Parts: sequence; C-alpha cells; structure tokens
Amino acid sequence: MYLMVILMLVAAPYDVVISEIMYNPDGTSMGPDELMEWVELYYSGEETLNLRGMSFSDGKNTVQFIDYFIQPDEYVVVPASAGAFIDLYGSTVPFLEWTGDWTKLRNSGDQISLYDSEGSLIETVTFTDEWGADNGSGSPADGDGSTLERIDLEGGTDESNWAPSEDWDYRIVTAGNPLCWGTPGERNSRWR
Ligand SMILES: [Ca+2]
Ligand SMILES: [Ca+2]
Ligand SMILES: [Ca+2]
Repeated sequence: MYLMVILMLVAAPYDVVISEIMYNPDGTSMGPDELMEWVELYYSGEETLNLRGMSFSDGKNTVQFIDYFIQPDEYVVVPASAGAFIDLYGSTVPFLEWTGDWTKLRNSGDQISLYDSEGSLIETVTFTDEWGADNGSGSPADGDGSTLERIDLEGGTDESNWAPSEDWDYRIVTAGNPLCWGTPGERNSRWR
C-alpha cells in the first residue's frame, strides 16, 4: 500500500492531456448544447493517478475534478451534465465528477486550459468552428454531431493536430443513418 502511494505521487500530472472536445453537440439528435458538451482526457502515465484537484477553465469558469483514479492508457470524459451524458451514451463510458461552473464551450470557438492539481498550466487548446471545415462547407464538429479529436496524443494543441471524429456508429443503431457522436472514453477515430 505504501509503495502504491509513492508511485502515485511520482506520476507526472502532465501525462494527462485533452484528447477530444464536444463543443457543439447536434441539437437534433443529441439534445441541448448546454447539457451535451463534454471534454475527454487521456492519461499516458505508467501508474494509477488520482485526477482530484486538477481542473480546466475557459478563463471565466473553472471545472475542478473530484477523486478519479485513472489507469495508464485510459480515457475519461468530463461531461457538462453526467445525467444527460449517461442518458445519451449509456452508463459504461468512464466519466468523472467535478465541482465548479461548467466552462460552456462557445460554438464559434473557445479556449480550454488544463491545470494540474497544483494549479500549474499543462496546456491550452484554443479552437474555432473552422477546425476541420471542409472547403467552405462547415466542420462536422460544428453542430453535426462530430467532436474534435486530437490526432496525435503526444502532439501539440494547434489546429493541425485536430480533426472531426468520423462516423463510427458509436453505440448507436439507426438503420441506414449512422450517427457520429465522437468516441467518448475510447481511442479516437482519427488516432494515429
Ligand atoms: Ca457549445
Ligand atoms: Ca466558455
Ligand atoms: Ca475519444
């Protein structure tokens, strides 16, 4: 037990990164924007890490995490509303609970800064609704159900490392009409 505590302490908190962002959920198929937004985190460390005290902020509102023990190479979702998230995606997707005020991811673009439990900045993602836009037509992540996925989880936070999630029929069976609501709690569809 003592050994385990030490291992947890030495795990570098910046092994946690923002891996996926649902900033503009498809209101028709998913539900209200203010309930259905979520952010996914990925942990690349080698030992179990408690995310307690870590947070993210858009510069106004801060979401501070409650106890959540994440395992190496795992993903966890931070949902705007846990209840709404479970209703839509089911109860098997790992998510964490938090205190504070939801950051409200602006549909025209916003920023999310991730902080470790000491309050030190890990990274900032400043996205716009142009990320993933296809030749003048909008981005699928901008209200069509896709998320923004980080392509290389060890890569940077600039636009070139993000892409809209691809249709995966993510736990959704709608005959002839596959919906893409991202890959919460799982490896990204645009992973490489
Ligand atoms: Ca939004
Ligand atoms: Ca905001
Ligand atoms: Ca994912």
